[in-house]
Amino acid sequence: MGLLNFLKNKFSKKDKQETSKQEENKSEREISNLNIENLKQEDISKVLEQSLDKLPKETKREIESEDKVNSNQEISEQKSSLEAFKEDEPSLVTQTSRDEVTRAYVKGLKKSNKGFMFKLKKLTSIFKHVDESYFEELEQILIEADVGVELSLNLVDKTKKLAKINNLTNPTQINELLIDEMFTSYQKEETNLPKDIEFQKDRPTVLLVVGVNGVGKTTTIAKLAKRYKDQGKKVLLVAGDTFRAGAVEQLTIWANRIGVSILVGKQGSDPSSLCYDGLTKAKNENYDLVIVDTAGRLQNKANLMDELAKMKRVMSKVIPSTPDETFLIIDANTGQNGVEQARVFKEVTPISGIVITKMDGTSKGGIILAIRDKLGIPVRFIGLGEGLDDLKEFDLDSYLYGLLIGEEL
Ligand SMILES: Nc1nc2c(ncn2[C@@H]2O[C@H](COP(=O)(O)OP(=O)(O)OP(=O)(O)O)[C@@H](O)[C@H]2O)c(=O)[nH]1
Ligand SMILES: [Mg+2]
Repeated sequence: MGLLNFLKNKFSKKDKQETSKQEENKSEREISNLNIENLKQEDISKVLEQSLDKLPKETKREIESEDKVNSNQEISEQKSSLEAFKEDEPSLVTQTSRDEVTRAYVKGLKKSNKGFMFKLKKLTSIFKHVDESYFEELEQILIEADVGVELSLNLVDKTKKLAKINNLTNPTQINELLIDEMFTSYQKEETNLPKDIEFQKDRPTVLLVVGVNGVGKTTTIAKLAKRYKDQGKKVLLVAGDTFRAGAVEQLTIWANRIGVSILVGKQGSDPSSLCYDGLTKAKNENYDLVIVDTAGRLQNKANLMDELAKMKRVMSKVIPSTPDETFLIIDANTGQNGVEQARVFKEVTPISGIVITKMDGTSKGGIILAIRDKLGIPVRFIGLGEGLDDLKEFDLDSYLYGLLIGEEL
């Protein structure tokens, strides 16, 4: 089974499970267990009414306007309606529910899905059989989706070889081969990539957030703070961007809105001494999580890197082996430049995870594959919108579903 079928299967099955969990009401089970032949008139009317309540509004209105319930001679008609409802049930269930996370991915990756899949489909309508120029077009589509030149060439090369071995010349089948290769290229040998933060049991866990200016560091910190506060964690924010005017106020507004503590210093003060105070406070007051914001822009790269190195030294003095996690934030719109940014940061500090932001605003969703290929650092979270709940744990299947299938189901 190809990846596309696997994803369709997986998510539609999940939808059905979700729905049956949510709608554990008796009437639904009653409907599917009914012995229709033995039903009385009032039973049929009751069950049909319950069934109508589950239908989409439009359909319900149409059926109600026909007003067929309540006449003896129509019992047989109603019995067949009920049979039809029983047969239709699975599709109704699929239609009415969609797992919240998958929906967020589908929404956030809408532009990428439209761009990428539209181009692939268009290609299949132009070419009846694949030839060399078909593969060139495939390369171009991948590069435009920001998968990166090298990886794009690689993927198409492998697809070409597989097509030859399996004697495939049909464009749709070739596209499916390519998609399977995209999946394999992300998975590589590791299967259990970390996603969520692992909390320390006997001391605060410390997360340092870095990235160039404007990529979404502060907003991501707010989203993470909300996520862990909702999980019952005691969260402290440290407003370590003392460089940019307004940065402290921005984080303070978020902290107040979410209802978590924040430690701030004066603009221009030393962020390392703020880190010292922050981690000391967290240790003394039993915080679960400290998230440290940093400046994205300093006078020059050397300054920025020196400052980060100093912050890290100070942190480990207060709580040994911290920071536990260093997340690099990358704006999906920056494309291959984001990969370059990661290289620069990696020189100064080990990066334990990448957060891709603003995925909703770009059609270049392929960046995630490029990052994986070039950097080998796992993408831990993905920003799929501006709302506080729009940051999701990165999930490869949901990502590929959003990118490759989208709203098709
Ligand atoms: N649409 C969308 N917008 C986002 C997302 N994440 C962040 N933003 C927006 O990006 C803009 C910049 O975000 P900030 O969090 O201020 O970025 P920063 O990295 O802290 O910026 P500096 O402090 O200047 O270095 C804001 O307008 C955010 O609302 C996302 O996932 N989707
Ligand atoms: Mg900021």
